[in-house]
Amino acid sequence: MRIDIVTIFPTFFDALDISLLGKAKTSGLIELGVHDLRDFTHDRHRTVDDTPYGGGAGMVMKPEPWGEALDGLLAESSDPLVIFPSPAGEVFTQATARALAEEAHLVFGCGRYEGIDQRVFDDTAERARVKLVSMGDYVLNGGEVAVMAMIEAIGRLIPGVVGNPESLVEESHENGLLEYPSYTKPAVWRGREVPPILLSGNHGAIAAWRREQQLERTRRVRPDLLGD
Ligand code: 6GU
Repeated sequence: MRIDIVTIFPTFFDALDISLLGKAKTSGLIELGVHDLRDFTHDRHRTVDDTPYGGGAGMVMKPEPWGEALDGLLAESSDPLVIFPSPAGEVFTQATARALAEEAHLVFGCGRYEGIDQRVFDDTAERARVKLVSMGDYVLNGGEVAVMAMIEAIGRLIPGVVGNPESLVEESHENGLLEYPSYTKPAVWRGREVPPILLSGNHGAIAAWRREQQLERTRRVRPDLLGD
């Protein structure tokens, strides 16, 4: 998969060199390009924002640098998907991550300030598929942290990125439930015992116990996932 990111804070994404995602980059499973929006400005101050038409607080990102940056990236593949992180977008879920992991080329446009001039979305949508995606009902200062989270969720679903594919299917949200509690050695720690069923060797009983734990946890913490 190819991933391009346009941002005014390229160093935010240095962290993608770490851990599993870093390995996926090194091995070529993920090809990452991080692009500084200011490289597409032409004034001495490398200006990317201006005051909003109609008034109001804050600044809006100017369309011209975005247009130039995206023109170049969209020309590099046949059917890229452009994602703008935005609290006004559709909420990102595990289903979103699964769908995006099937794409060949993702382009992320990280907005800052009060947002990007609306014409950037409208113009891009004439030439590519465009999605606005939100991380949830709270406000971040910009899209960078949201894109880091999305890339981690998507990246680990690309075949080969996570060593043992079975570890993917037992996670929270993969089957619509929260994950069951996990234990390792020692069998007693600070007087707390590991649930005896897990030491029983009875795989059917263990699977049933884990399922019950998932249901109990989900009912208690996230009844919305059960449609309650
Ligand atoms: Cl994707 N961006 C920003 N700026 N704020 C958010 C968000 C995204 N998701 C939730 N809050």
